[in-house]
Amino acid sequence: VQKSILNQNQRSFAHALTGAKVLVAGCKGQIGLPLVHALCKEVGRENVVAADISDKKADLPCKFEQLDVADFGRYEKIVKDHKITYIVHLAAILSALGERFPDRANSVNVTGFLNAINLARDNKCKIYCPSSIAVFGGEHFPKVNTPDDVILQPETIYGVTKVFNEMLGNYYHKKFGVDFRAIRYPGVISSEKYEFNGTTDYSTQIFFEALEKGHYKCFLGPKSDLPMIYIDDCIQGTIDFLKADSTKLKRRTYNMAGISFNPEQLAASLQKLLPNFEIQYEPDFRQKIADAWPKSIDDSNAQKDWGWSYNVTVDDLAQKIFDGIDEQYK
Ligand code: NAD
Ligand code: AKB
Repeated sequence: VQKSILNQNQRSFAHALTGAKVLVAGCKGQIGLPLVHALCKEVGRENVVAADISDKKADLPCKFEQLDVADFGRYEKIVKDHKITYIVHLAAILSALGERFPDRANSVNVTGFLNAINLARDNKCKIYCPSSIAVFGGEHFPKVNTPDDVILQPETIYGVTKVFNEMLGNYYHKKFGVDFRAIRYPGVISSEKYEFNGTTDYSTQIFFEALEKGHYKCFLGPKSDLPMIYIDDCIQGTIDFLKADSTKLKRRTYNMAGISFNPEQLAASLQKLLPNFEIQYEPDFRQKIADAWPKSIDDSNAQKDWGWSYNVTVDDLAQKIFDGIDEQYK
C-alpha cells in the first residue's frame, strides 16, 4: 500500500523535467549562465551539461563541453555521450550583432538550430529554443498588445532566423512528434555585465554606465517603448515552461510580455536611485530595429496554458536591477 501511495505522489509531482538529462547549448551568455544554475537546482548538477563555443572562464556548477552548434558531429557526440533527453538550445547571434555579421547569424541560428532539432528528433529529446520579439516586424501587425498569431515580417536577419526556428519547430512537432517549445522573450535585463549584442541592451548598460560614469549616451531615442523583463523572472518563467505538461500546451510558441517602458521612463526611475544621473540620446542603427518591434505584448495564452504571470512597475524593476548589481560598482 505504502509503495502505491509513493508512486501516486511521485506521479503527481512529475513534470517534463523529471528525470531529465539536460544539455544547455550556448551556456555562457546573459541567459545561459543563470539558467544553468537554475537547472542544476531543479534536476541536480550531475544531470546538467553546459556547452558553448566560447572558452572564456565562467562560473558553471556542472560539466562543460566546448561546442560549436554548427558542428553536427560534435553536437551529436555530446548528446549521445551524456544520454541527453532535453536540449535547451540557446546559442544565437542577437539582433545588433546579426546585422553586422549576417553569415554568422545564419550559421549559428539556422544551421545550429537545424542540428539541434534533428538531434532532438533522432534521439527522442525534448527541445527548448527561445524565440524573441524580433520575429515581429512590417506594417501588418498591431504594435500595442501584439498577440501570438499575427503576420510575421521581421526586418533583421536575427528575426528572420527566429521565425525559421519557430516554423521548423512547429513542423517537427506535427510531423515527427518532437516536443519542441519556445518562448518569445522580450528584452531581458540583468544586474550583471555581458556582451551587449542586442537592441534592448540599453536597459542593462544604462545601470553600469550610471554607476561608473554618472551619465549614459543612449543608442535608442527617449520614446522607444519596448517590452522587457528582469532576468530572475525570465529564468523562473523558463523553468516553469520547461516543466509544463506537453499535453496542456495548446501551441508550441508563446509570447511573454514582461513590462513595457521607454528609455526616458527607465532613466526617470534610475534618477530616483542616483539623483545626479544624466542621460543623452544618440540613436544609431539600432533605432530602426527597435521601431519595427512591438511596444507591448499580449501573453494571455501563456497565462492560460502554463500559468505565466508578471506584474511589476518600472520603479520596482529599476530597484530590483540596482539591488542585484555587485557592490564593487556602487
Ligand atoms: P548571448 O549573446 O548573451 O549568449 C549567447 C551564447 O551563445 C554565448 O555564450 C555565445 O558564446 C554562445 N554561442 C554563440 N555562437 C555559438 C556557437 N556557434 N556554438 C555554441 N555557442 C555559441 O545571448 P542570450 O541573451 O543569452 O540569449 C540566449 C537565447 O535567448 C538566444 O537564443 C536569444 O535569441 C534568446 N533571446 C534573448 C533575449 C535577451 O534579451 N537576452 C531576448 C529574446 C530572445
Ligand atoms: C535583442 O535585442 O536582440 C534581444 C532580443 C529582444 O531578442 N535582446
